[in-house]
Parts: sequence; structure tokens; C-alpha cells
Amino acid sequence: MPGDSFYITTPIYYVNDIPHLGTAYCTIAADTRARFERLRGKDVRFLTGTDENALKVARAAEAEGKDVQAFVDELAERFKATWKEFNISYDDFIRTTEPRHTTVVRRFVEKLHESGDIYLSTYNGWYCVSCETFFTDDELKAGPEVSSEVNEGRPSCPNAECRKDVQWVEEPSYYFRLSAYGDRLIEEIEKRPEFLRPDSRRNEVLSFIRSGLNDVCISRMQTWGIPMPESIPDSQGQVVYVWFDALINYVSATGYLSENSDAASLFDRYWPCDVHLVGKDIFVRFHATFWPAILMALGIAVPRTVFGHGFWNIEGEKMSKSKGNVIEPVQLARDLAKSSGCEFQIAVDAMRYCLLREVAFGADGDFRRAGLIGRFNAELANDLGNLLNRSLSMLHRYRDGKVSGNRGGDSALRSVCEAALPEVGSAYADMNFIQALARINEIVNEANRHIEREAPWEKSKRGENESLDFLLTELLDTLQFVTVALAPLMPTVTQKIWEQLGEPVPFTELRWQDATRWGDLSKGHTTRKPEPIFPRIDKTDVKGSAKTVEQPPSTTDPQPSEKPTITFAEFQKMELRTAKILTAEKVKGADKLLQLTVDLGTEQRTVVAGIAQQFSPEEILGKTVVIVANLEPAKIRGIQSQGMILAAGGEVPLALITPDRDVPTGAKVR
Ligand code: ME8
Repeated sequence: MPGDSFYITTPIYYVNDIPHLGTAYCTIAADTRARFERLRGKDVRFLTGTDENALKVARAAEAEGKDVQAFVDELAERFKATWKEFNISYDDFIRTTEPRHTTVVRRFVEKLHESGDIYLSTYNGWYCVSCETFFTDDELKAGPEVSSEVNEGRPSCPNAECRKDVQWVEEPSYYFRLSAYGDRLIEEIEKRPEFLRPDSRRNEVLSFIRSGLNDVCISRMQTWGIPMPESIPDSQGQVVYVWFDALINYVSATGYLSENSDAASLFDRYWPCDVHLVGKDIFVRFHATFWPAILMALGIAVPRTVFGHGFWNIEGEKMSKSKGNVIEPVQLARDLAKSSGCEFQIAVDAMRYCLLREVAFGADGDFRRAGLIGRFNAELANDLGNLLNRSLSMLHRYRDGKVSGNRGGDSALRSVCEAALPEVGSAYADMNFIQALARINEIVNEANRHIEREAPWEKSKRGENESLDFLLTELLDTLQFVTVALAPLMPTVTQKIWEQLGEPVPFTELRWQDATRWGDLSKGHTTRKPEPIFPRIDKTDVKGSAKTVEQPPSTTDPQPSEKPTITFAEFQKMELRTAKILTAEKVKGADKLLQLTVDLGTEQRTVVAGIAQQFSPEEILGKTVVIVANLEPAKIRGIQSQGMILAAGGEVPLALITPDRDVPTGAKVR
């Protein structure tokens, strides 16, 4: 069905090392989008794979004293195994040592030779093995300052994410006439705003192209790699440059130029690719310039969108092997499962959720374990876990688990879900995961508050059966919405919820529109007894009586105003904003202090608050509070505190100030 296909790719990862948090991030994002498109009924092709012909891969094998092919075979399996654990639903996994790829690469070289787009010359310049990239002298000079500690004055890679030593190379080489494609590239970029995303990266590409493109080497004097075709004169002993080889994977995997007609038909069905998802490190030079120019030279359509996502630092530092802070995703999920007491697959989903929920896709993030646990506790265990548990427990307590299906009347919750569905859908389609997830979380919170307001336990006591049935049905309907809306991101969690809801539509046959197709939970249908999916953090029983905070003796009776009057302008200087508490822990050696991480929507901050004697870390996790956001930072017990939480009370804080209804995190308080 033309128009109904959807082709998405991740970079093919170098197999010089095992998968890490960064590669998992990109792959999870691609998987989420692929699952979303499948839910929407699209004919999806999701490609990932491994980049195996690089010099650095050969060197890594040598360093381990292994045969290169055996080494890459082993690592490709490691990638596949990790993606399996992370429920990555790829349709194809391409390896660049496979004949279906190598033959296409050689054909590409021949075609470019026939069209005059490649020519023989000599390369004299720098090469970064880590980035597998050629750099000119000018590019080296324009790069960030070299830290003498790292490179001891030796020339280093200008790529800020790399900075490793570069080496001088002089060898005969075939060049691709990239310089001839600058104008066409600029025209394409300017004509189609959706081509390069996010918008901020488009300008970077335009200035890179406008500063003048150099022709690019496409062959190298080395032994490991795809040999140049025999028909290309004076290329004996050369292999195809690894980036030229690697980029072609996106079409070789569709069977382009394949003699097998079944394989070749994939190209017609899926090309041009809908989204190439890559990190910012390989966006400008390779995916936004070199690759579309190669396609233009061969008369192949360029991809619809190339999206460059941001990078994760780890606890404030660049992730690097030498720092020993590289996070292995499967190990991280194991750690999370262990510390939170949930199943491994639930921890995987929680990681998938937290990675895409934490920072705007496209922007850089700082990964902190404490932040992951805070988010997990606040939004999954607490907000979502509670809603599921309370709703099903009440249904079992009051109605033996049977759904009345009473929808006689207007439901505010159902209306909110109906309005949110297209918004959440557009956010997924726009790779704006943070917005999709924030919206879903708002609805979960709204449903939890609805329970408090409507007090179903009172309705039951008073025998208000119709109204109780109506409420229980709207809660299940909201859970139906939330489950479908989160299905692209959390396949295991949502399947478990779906099964507990006892929905008649099999999970595997779900469609996006089912989110608000009310009525499937028909009259008399029985739900399962709730089984906690996430470990329970805050014990809130079905009556909604949240754990009570022990009130300290009132040492602060209301007092008349003690401070001088301030002008409105003075008041306006204060920036008050709502903030969500993501993590909370006691400050060692200070019995009154809690160290908090709070989310202001646009950023996270550390705040030290003198509330430890009145509030336990567990009970305030996930709460939305009000903070003075522009208070001068202060060092408290060696911790930099960036704001102050508002609480009622004098010397002794009696209650935290929280908004009385849902507001976006970081909303202004006036
Ligand atoms: O570049 N944060 O492979 P690669 C977020 N083989 N994402 C990160 C990251 C981080 N700290 N570190 C890496 C290659 N990534 C080539 C690609 S494609 C034709 C060839 C992610 O193994 C990010 O998506 O170095 C980045 O683009 C990718 O890993 C690079 O993986």
C-alpha cells in the first residue's frame, strides 16, 4: 500500500565494543517510533545492525588477539542479545560483512566511477581512527582547544565528542566529488524543513556546507574491509572507506540492486526512508551531507528525515572507556530490578521510559542513577502503579471485579483522554517523546486526583451504586487509554496492565485508536485481581488515605504579618515555579536536611531543604512543590543548593505547598 509504509533506521554500530547506554538510547527511540507506527497500522520496516569493516574494529580484534571475522561475529551477537533483552522489535539486522551488503557497495563504487563522480588522486592529510574520519589542517585548527593532559600537544581530532589523536596519512585514494553537490544539498535542505531535524541542527549543516565542501576519500590502503572492485583502475590493495561502505547499509538492506527479486522489492516498498535516526556526532558530516550527496549522484531519492539526537553524559562526565563510566544497558536494568525489587523486563521498560522522559529528544542529557530511580518511583511505581492498583482493587472490593460498563453521562476523564490522543500521537510522530509522556503522566495524575475527589469509598458506604459504577468504569477507561498510549514505549508493562484489565482485544492486535474506543470493557466483563507490576513505594490504600505525616507540635500559631510591606515590583523579582521531586535522600550527618533533585520541566536542580524531620524521602517523592527558582545558590553542608522549597510553618515546616490541581512541571507561580 503506497503511503502506508514506514522505514526507520538506527546507525549501524561499530563492533569494536559492546553496546552501551548511548547506542541503547538511539535504538530504544527508534523502536518506540516503530512500535507507534505499527500501532497506527503502518507497514513498518525497522532496520538496525553493525558496522564491521572499520580499522578500529580490526585493531580491537588484534588487541584481543582474535581473528577479526570471529571477533565481529561474536560482537554482532552481543548487540542482538542486548536488543532482545530490550525488546527491540527490529525487522532486519544488517551486518556490513554480509555478501548482500558488500556486493551492493562494490556496485555503488562502479556506478560512481561510470558517472565520473569518483576520481583517483592522493590523500595527504589527517585521519582519526576513532571517528574513522578524514580531517583537513583547517578543520584541525578550528576544533576545540586540545587539552594538553589528554593529547600532550599532539594533533587531536576536532570532533568534540572524540578528541583522540589523529594520524598523518599519505596514500593514493579514490575521491568522491562531494564539492559538486553543495548547491543541490542546500536547495534540498531549504525546500524541505522536515529533511533535517531538529531545526537547531539544520543551521549547523547549512554553515558546514556553505563553508565549502571538500571531496571525500572513498578508498583506503588497508587490509580489513570491502575490497575495491577489480574493474576500478589502480585500486589494488585498497578497501572501500568505511563510512562510504556503512552508509550504503540503509539501501543494501532493502535489496537495492539485488538479483533476488523478492529482496529487491523491499526497495520499492520502503525507499525513501522515513527516518534515519542518528546521534549528533554523525549527523552533520555523514548523514546530512555525504549520504544525501551519494544518493543524488546515483539518482536515488534522499531520505525524508534525518534526525540527530543528543548525547548522554554520565553523572556529569563524558561517557568514556578510560573514565570507566561506560554504562552497559543490560547491567543497568539488572541493577534497577534488584534495587527496586521488580522483574527484569519491568526494569527494562522503566529504563526505556526514563531515557525518553528525561530530556527533550535532540538535546543532551546528564544520566544519573538517582534520577532514574526517582523518576521510576514517582511516575511509574507511584502514579501509574497506584492508579492501576487502586482502580482494580476497588472494582474487586465493590463489584467482584465485574465491570458495569456504566457510561451514562459525561465523563471528564474520558473527554481528557479523547482530547489527548491526537496530541500524544503527534508528539510520538514528531519524536517529541518528552511531550507525549508528560501528557500521559498528567492524565494518570488527574485520574488519581479524581479518585480522591469522588471518594468512591463514600459512594459505596452511601449506597450510591450508579455513580460508583460510573466512576469505576471511567477509571478503567482511563487505564485503557494510558495503556495504549504507553504501549510503544513500555511493551511489557502495558501488556501486563492490558491482561489485568481483562480487555477482550488481544494485546498484539491493539491499534492506536483503541485507546479511546470505549465500550470494550463490556457489561459483566471480569477484570483480573490487581498484581503489583511495580514495587509499591507509597502505601496508599484503596480508600485513598495516603500515609499520614506526623504533625509536629504546633510551635507556630498564626502570627500577624511581621515583615515590612513590599511593592509589587519587589514581589515580581521573585521567580516561583512548580517543581516535581524526583529524588530525595537524607544529607549525611545533618538530621534536618534532605537533598532533593527537582524537575523544573526545562532542567533538573539540586535543592537542600530543612524538612527531614517532618517528611521522609519516600513520602515526598513525586510530589509537585513550589520553589523559589531565582534564589542565589548556596552551599549547604558542601552541597550546592539551587533554590528553596516553600513550606507552611515557621521554625518547623508543617506542610509543603503544592498546587491543588495538575499543572505542567515548571509552571510559573504568581
Ligand atoms: O558512529 N549518548 O557507530 P557508533 C547518546 N558505525 N548516544 C550515543 C552516545 C552517547 N553518549 N554515544 C554513542 C558509528 N551514541 C558508525 C555509524 S551509520 C551508517 C554508521 C549513539 O558505534 C548515537 O546514536 O560509534 C551515535 O550516533 C551512535 O551511538 C554511534 O555509534
